Amino acid sequence: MLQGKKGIVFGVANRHSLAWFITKALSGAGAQLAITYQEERFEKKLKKLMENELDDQPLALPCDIRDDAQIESVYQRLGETFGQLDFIIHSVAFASREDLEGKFIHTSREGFLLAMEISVFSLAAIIKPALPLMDKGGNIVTLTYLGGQRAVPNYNVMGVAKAALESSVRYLAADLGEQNIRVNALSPGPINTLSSRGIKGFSSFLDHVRQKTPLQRNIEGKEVGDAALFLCSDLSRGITGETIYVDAGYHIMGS
Ligand code: IMJ
Repeated sequence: MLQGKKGIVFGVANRHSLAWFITKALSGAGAQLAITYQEERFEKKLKKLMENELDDQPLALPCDIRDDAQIESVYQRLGETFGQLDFIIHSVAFASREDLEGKFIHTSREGFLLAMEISVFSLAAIIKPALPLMDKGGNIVTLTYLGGQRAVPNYNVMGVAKAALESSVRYLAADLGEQNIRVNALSPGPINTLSSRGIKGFSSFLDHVRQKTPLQRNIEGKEVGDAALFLCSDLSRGITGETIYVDAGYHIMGS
């Protein structure tokens, strides 16, 4: 479905990352990919993962999304090797561990700004320098969570960040529509990933969600990958500025 299309995925950390499930879905659909990872220490493991699980090897580049110079050099490389860009996947979030338990009211100024910079500002920061490569239109997909709409225990400052991220999606969609660039978010239900493991009470939260959910089950990474494929494909050509829930229906329930 994506033959001849070129894209980049920000935020692959390991084989549990949603970014990784999305990479597999897009690669399987024939897209030519680049992925970025945050730190050099991830490089070896990621290359092994890609060799084991992908037929076509993506270009793998380090990128700290807090550093504009690193973002610029990623697109410099992409310009040289791809020449154009059809989609960007943004699967990046971070807050201090201490801000993901207890009460939101205890969030420090520093913790708040860190979460907002990495989890929200990074979206616009990686889109803006990509625009010259997207002159034929394109698609941008980011990852959000229901905790941006509802007060979910412990999600705290990340919830505030996801609310701002979803709003960013609408403003960016309004800005970029005239260039035929669509901007959307996926909102998966809770999944076991590096980002969720080690979070207090997470496995009982998974059980709770399973019981309340119309489909009576949790979500798998592959389902998020497939939804991203839909958003990057022409099948979704009428959709922009939207948040699509991939949560087995959880968010529609009243109790
Ligand atoms: C994260 C924290 C608290 C409650 C949570 C989550 N629930 C879910 C998540 C209910 C589903 C996972 N999630 C949707 C996230 O966006 C996680 C983001 C995250 C996770 C960590 C853990 C390790 C760390 N910083 C983090 N920053 C962001 O040090």
